[in-house]
Amino acid sequence: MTDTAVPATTAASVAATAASATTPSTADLAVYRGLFQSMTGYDDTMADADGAVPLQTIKTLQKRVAAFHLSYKFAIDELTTKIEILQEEFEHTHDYSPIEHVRTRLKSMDSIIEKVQRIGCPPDVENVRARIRDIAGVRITCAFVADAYWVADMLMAQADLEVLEIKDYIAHPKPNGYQSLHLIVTVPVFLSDHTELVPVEIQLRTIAMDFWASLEHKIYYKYDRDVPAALVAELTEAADAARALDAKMARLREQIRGAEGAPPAPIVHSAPA
Ligand code: 0O2
Repeated sequence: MTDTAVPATTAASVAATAASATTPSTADLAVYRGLFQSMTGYDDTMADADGAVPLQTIKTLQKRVAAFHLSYKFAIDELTTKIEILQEEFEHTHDYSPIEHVRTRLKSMDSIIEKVQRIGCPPDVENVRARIRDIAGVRITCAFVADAYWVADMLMAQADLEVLEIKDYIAHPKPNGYQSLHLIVTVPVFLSDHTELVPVEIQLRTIAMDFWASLEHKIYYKYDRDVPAALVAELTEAADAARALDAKMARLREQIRGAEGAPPAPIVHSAPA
């Protein structure tokens, strides 16, 4: 073995090293292997006679893995710009923006693998791209429920975004109390020689819903998804309290608006009914 080669007898070990720092189970490894091979075009002939993969090959493979995430990152960048424009437009025109915070996330390879297994998706790039549509995620937090719908309407009205799916967990909360408005949209990403339509999941929620969801998420993972019944009941109660707070804030806003006169009208789009 030369100093430009790294020991690796199979694609699986290269895949596992590239995809995760932890030791994967056999099932995880099979998924890692499938996805890694599909992403990079790796096969065992790329290893030399000693079973070592040359450093240059590893660098190329790493680049191909990174390339998989790149179009999702670009889609997040495009969408973030759209949201910033709305935010600035509102702040400039009304000294008020319906958007409080924006957070973005790219699903890690470990989370993709977990979802591939959970939904029974074949571990190849084509199926992962088609079936896992929340690899790119954008979360928009608003002060009021009406604002969350309003921002969703403004985004859905943009001609270059195609809405693939709407899940309204605000109108129809999950049994555990989770509330949020989820949109899956495709965002056109203009690359040097082609345009990709990249799916992005947009989650819109109020500050109260976000507070609840982030706590529930932490508890869910702390208990490894097996949350004690008493805690589940308390979380459901807390979700009711968050809903009541949102309703109260909406009433207060209406009172303030009534006292101030007409609400600021959006420049281009219409406010929710
Ligand atoms: P993360 O870490 O936020 O990315 P699935 O992804 O299979 O669970 P589906 O049908 O693809 O579900 O999408 P769905 O129901 O729209 O929910 C996807 C995302 O919404 C989750 O992503 C969470 O971010 C959020 N979410 C959904 N349900 C809950 C819930 O009960 N509690 C909290 N806190 N968040 C929820 P990820 O990938 O699970 O997590």
